[in-house]
Amino acid sequence: MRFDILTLFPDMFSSPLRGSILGKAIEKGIIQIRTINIRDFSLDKHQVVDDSPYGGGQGMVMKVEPIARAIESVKSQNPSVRTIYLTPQGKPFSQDLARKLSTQPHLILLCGRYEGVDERVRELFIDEEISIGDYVLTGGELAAMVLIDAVSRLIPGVLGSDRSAEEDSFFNFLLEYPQYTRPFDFRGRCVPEVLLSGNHSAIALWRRKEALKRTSLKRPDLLAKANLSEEDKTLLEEILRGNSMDDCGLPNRD
Ligand code: 4HQ
Repeated sequence: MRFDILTLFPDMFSSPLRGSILGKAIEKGIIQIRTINIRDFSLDKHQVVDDSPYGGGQGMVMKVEPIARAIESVKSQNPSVRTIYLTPQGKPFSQDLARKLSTQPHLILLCGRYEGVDERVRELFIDEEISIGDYVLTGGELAAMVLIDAVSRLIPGVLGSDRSAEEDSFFNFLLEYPQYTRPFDFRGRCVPEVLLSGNHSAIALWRRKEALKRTSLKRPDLLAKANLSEEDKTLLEEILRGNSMDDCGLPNRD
């Protein structure tokens, strides 16, 4: 899969995306990430890329011509590439959307700065607008990185071969169960005994119950979307009745 990032700050992308996991995926040729500096597509002798808004008001607006030329330079190589603009006005980004995008062969990610882009960029060049959340960033660059990271890990071969990316949280709308590693006892806080039992079905049951417990506690909105089995519902009832085990495997006093 190929990503072409259109930005005024291409340097922002070098270390985050070339780091461990994505860096290896790039080396393996599974993903390609290119940055294109929009400024290089300004024909102006001072390479101007922004201007004040018609009608007045605060700040600057990104000009249409340099963005148009940058997008067209990518489209001349691949006319069927899809163009995404990162903006709080976009469709909320989600695991579901990441999954859909991971089937695309090639995306252009347009990163806005200042007050955003001239409206005609949207009208003429943007196929899809995506928001990574209801807060305001200084630019679309961090949003583009979030999207690339979440999408790339779903592409076969990017993560370790033995585990599927979709085994992780959110695939089934449940939060992950608690994880432990050595030491067994840290300042009196012990690892739950069941995890040392070697009883794989008991471990699987404990983990399922913990996942249900923390989802109902921290994200009840997710639990409503989860596909719960009859056994899950029984476990949830037990949880809600409060007869759970504490961190050292001792029954709670209730
Ligand atoms: N911005 N999700 C304003 C965002 C944003 C978001 C990007 C700030 C676009 C012009 N992008 N610029 N939230 O806050 O994607």
